[in-house]
Amino acid sequence: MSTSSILFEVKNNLAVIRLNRPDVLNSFNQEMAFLLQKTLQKCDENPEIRAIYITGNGRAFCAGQDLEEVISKDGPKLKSIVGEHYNPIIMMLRKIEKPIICFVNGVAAGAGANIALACDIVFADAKASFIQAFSKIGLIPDSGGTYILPRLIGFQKATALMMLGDKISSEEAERLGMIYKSLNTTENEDENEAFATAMKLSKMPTVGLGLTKRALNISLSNTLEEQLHIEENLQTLAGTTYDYKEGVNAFLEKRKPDFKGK
Ligand code: T3D
Repeated sequence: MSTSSILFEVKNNLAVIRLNRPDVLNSFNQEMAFLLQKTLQKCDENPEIRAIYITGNGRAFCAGQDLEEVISKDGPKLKSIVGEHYNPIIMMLRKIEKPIICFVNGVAAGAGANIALACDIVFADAKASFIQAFSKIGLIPDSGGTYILPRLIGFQKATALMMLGDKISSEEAERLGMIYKSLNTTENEDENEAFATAMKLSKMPTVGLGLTKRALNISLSNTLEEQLHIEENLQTLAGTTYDYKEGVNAFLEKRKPDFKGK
């Protein structure tokens, strides 16, 4: 019986995506890359889905490219692996205007590390680790790593991690500002702060959160003046939502808001 390389379920308004090739540490083959793209597309298009949680099944988050696949004679070529597998995934993670929470449950190497870092809020288990493994096999960091990592931790640290390919712990990743939080977790997902945070975000004013993501994305290449203009426009848009009215009314009526993501 074949099992899917991507497990997908929707819990209330939260999409839960699990990379599922545990025998090879959830490394990406072509099928898994295309299936993740399709799953993210589904999350984008379904208005009931208001936040996305991504993690790995088994002891790893993801060991990057499946290296068996690249050496096979009929396997995909480097250009298409980067251009058709990983680049669309990274663009979707950044462009979907819903919060995307990643829980790095174990090792995250190569493209696996950079896919995690492209998510909006990254938690990692205290036993997890991050490796910019590319240099060890003569490649350059891809999957947005050369764009995102220096912006998270600075040019010098990013260069060293990318050139040396050192494994760093999740505590160190948190200390560097590479991830939001390192966590001690139990087997029970419902007790996991990463999952609870994703669930909480899925009940928040998610149109506003999506616009926040848009503003942050654009800020990376804007001047202050351009960015102030963007804030003015996006705030005007956020002010037209049901959730803005609900938030203000709930505050004034001293009750809990019931946000709808509209
Ligand atoms: O052409 C291109 O490559 C373009 C693509 C670029 C994007 C990239 O992601 S490049 C980077 C590719 N990834 C790596 O170089 C990481 C390779 N893996 C490792 O270095 C280690 O596995 C880890 C440090 C991630 C974990 O080490 P450890 O000791 O915990 O586990 P292990 O024993 O090495 O691995 C367990 C099994 O998973 C093992 O199989 P086995 O012996 O039990 O049958 C191992 O071969 C398999 N595995 C791990 N990573 C990969 C993999 N199989 C295929 N591809 C992998 N990337």
